[in-house]
Amino acid sequence: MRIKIINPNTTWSMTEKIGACARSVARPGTQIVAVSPSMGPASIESHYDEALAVPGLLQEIAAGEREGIDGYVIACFGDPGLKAARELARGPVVGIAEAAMHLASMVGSSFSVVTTLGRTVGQAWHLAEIYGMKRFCANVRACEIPVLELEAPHSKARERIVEECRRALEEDASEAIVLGCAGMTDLCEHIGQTLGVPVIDGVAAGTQMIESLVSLRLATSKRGELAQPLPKAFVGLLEGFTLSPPPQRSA
Ligand code: 5HY
Repeated sequence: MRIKIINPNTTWSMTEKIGACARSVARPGTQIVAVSPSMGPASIESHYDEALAVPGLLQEIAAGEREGIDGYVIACFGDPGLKAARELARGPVVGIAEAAMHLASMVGSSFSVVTTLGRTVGQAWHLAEIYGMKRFCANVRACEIPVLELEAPHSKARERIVEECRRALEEDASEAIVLGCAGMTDLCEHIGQTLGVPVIDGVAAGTQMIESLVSLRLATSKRGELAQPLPKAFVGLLEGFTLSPPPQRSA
């Protein structure tokens, strides 16, 4: 099977790291295609960034549909454009926040999310609410680390994230940690070994969740809300997103 992992920001070093982590957990027969869109923000740290990341993300989904991709992972903790992506895709699509929170709820009675900037904490709480995970989510914490600092060589980001995770276990009485940024994917094993609790990385969780869904032949339902978008003209910068009517079946 072929899974497309989309890092919706345009920082390719993070995309390569995400792809490497996805490949490290994927089954032997799974091909991982890791991409960033050709347009969009270098990192996603606000609603503005997130909104402007979605067009490029959807371009990658549309390309995947032409390429015969079996399933998709949206590798950004805000799960941007998730439902729009599900409308476009035939196969399953998961966001790393949704995947990570669900797996965390299966290995502990509570988890804390440890993410980057404080201004994104509200979005993580919002996702926990809409995913029905609020009862498991003890807290959402920010390390006040800009996303791209995770890519900076010699940064102290790893130490600061470990310390915030340690505080989460002590102060939130959490039993597991959810890493609140795709850029933390390479820290998961180290943090788990250091703290001795389950640490869930959404990139790994999403990759194996898509493998399971595809193996079970569970594609996105096209009955109702997630059916293909309606044919429509788009103008200006978005002209390329125009959707033509499906080919008429010959009588
Ligand atoms: C992410 N931003 O996973 C989110 C993390 C965040 O560029 N990739 C980003 O802080 O929401």
